[in-house]
Amino acid sequence: MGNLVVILGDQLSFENPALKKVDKDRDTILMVEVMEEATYVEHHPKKIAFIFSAMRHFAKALEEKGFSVRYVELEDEHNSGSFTGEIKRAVDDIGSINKIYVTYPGEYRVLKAIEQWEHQTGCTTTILEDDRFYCCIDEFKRWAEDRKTLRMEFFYREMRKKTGILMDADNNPEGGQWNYDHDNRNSLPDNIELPSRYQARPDEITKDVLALVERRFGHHFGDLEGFGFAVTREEAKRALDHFIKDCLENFGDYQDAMAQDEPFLYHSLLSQYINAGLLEAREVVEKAVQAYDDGKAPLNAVEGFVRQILGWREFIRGIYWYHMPGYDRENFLDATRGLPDFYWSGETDMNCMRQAITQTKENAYAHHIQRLMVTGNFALLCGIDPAEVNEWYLAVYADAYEWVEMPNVTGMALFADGGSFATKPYAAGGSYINKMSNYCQNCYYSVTKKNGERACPFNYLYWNFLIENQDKLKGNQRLAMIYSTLKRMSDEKLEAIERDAQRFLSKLKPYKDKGTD
Ligand code: FAD
Ligand code: DLZ
Ligand code: SF4
Repeated sequence: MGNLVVILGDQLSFENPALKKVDKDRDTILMVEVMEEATYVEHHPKKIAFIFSAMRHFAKALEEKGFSVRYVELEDEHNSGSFTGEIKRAVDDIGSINKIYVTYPGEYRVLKAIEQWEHQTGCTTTILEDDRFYCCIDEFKRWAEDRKTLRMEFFYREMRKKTGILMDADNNPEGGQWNYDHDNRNSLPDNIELPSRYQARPDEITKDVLALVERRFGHHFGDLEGFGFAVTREEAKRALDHFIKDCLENFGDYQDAMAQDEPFLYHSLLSQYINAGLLEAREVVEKAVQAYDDGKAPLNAVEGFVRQILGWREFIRGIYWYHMPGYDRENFLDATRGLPDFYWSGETDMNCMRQAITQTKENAYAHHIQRLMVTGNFALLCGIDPAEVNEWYLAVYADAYEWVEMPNVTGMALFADGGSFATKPYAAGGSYINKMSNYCQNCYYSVTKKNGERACPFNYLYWNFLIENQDKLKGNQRLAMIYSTLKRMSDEKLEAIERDAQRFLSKLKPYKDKGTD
């Protein structure tokens, strides 16, 4: 009797703990392309193509190493369409399965399904810890349980101390400071030459997948043309080397910048590879630290980058599992408005929103500040239902899995958890976007106008948000100054804000017929 070792589409690593359980002579590895995963939200076609192609390449690499792989393609005749259906079918077909092994999934929904496998198949099912992370779920829980407030900065310091990363010989932070965030807020100078970005060339496997995705998911939001994602570990390592060599040096300075028609700037574009298992978070961090040790990148860049992975990424995952189940129903601000239709088309006069959404449509990517301070900020200011916002973010980004998407949306962008880790809502008017980008120069609206037809909507929506949510927010110490400014506003000014906001909000068309055109 052999075992069945299941590898999910975001666990494509040779370090996957489930793989270490495999006896090559007896056991079968199962990988499945299933409709349920491809459609539980309408994923961007590039995201589906990335996952299917990376899965097919990984299965091939496993076979080349002598593993026995049962790979079920989406259009295989007997494909039942779900993880559980395919586990049952594999157990029945193979006929002599003893145990099932799988590594901890990235979504609560999938965990609940896996917990049924034993009952459904009669095979003992073991869920193994996902050791791709620096901090395991229980360790985070222990850290969180002792605290009234959960702050990424304190967690990050613990992780630095625990790992010794960017720590000097006396166990002090390298350079004397924990955090160089204040050096990472420059806007992009005019005429700066940005590096061209690594693009992989689709091989025959990827071309087959692209044709499949076009046929079956071509109606989902997002472009398939220009697919150039890495789909193997070798290609992902090339993307990492390219980032370290050509981008890391400037990563820190322009981390928060945005620029017209420039979707990538100096960002790493590595999240989808780390999340899917093609790269290990540890190797990415080690390469960045090595560049600092070799004098090839400054401390503000390397610390800023390490903080994103060793700090934010680990913290966000801890938050997800700490708060699940139930985190998906959080709606502290009682936001109920439907997601506006232009989130699914990019057709809006607001240039910043148009840029972020059309780039998302083209690339299944937008960088952090676009996600947080443009599309996220707009959804926050307009009071969009968190469930609809979460669905959008989960669908449109190639790096999106619920463990990482949901805390970023619910907790960071929307303050829908009432501030379980954000000290205040990331709400901002147009002047923030204008400071960090050149978007406003190309906009129908005027960022300097506060009220009226052509005034930047972010300006009056910002104040309207503070007015509408004052019962819930005015006690927040970090908003005390802004609420005292609001208190001093004339009735005339307040009326103009509310009038403009109501006019603007009443024209928003919620998206109702998603995917049916
Ligand atoms: P870089 O800017 O180069 O950053 C380096 C790495 O740090 C990333 O590759 C990523 O692994 C990590 N990182 C940075 N910030 C975060 C963060 N807040 N949470 C977790 N990891 C982080 N990231 C996802 O991986 N999947 C998501 O679904 C996702 N949804 C988001 C939704 C919103 C509303 C916001 C505000 C952020 C979201 N992020 C998400 C975090 C972040 O925006 C992306 O990780 C980043 O933009 C990916 O691009 P990059 O690889 O070029 O990142
Ligand atoms: C996102 C995704 C998609 C689109 N398709 C598949 C698939 O067909 N097979 C698979 O194993 N995984 C897929 N995934 C990733 C899963 O949704 C992911 O493993 C879960 O979200 C759990 O983290
Ligand atoms: Fe965005 Fe307002 Fe600037 Fe237009 S003016 S780009 S809507 S911030």
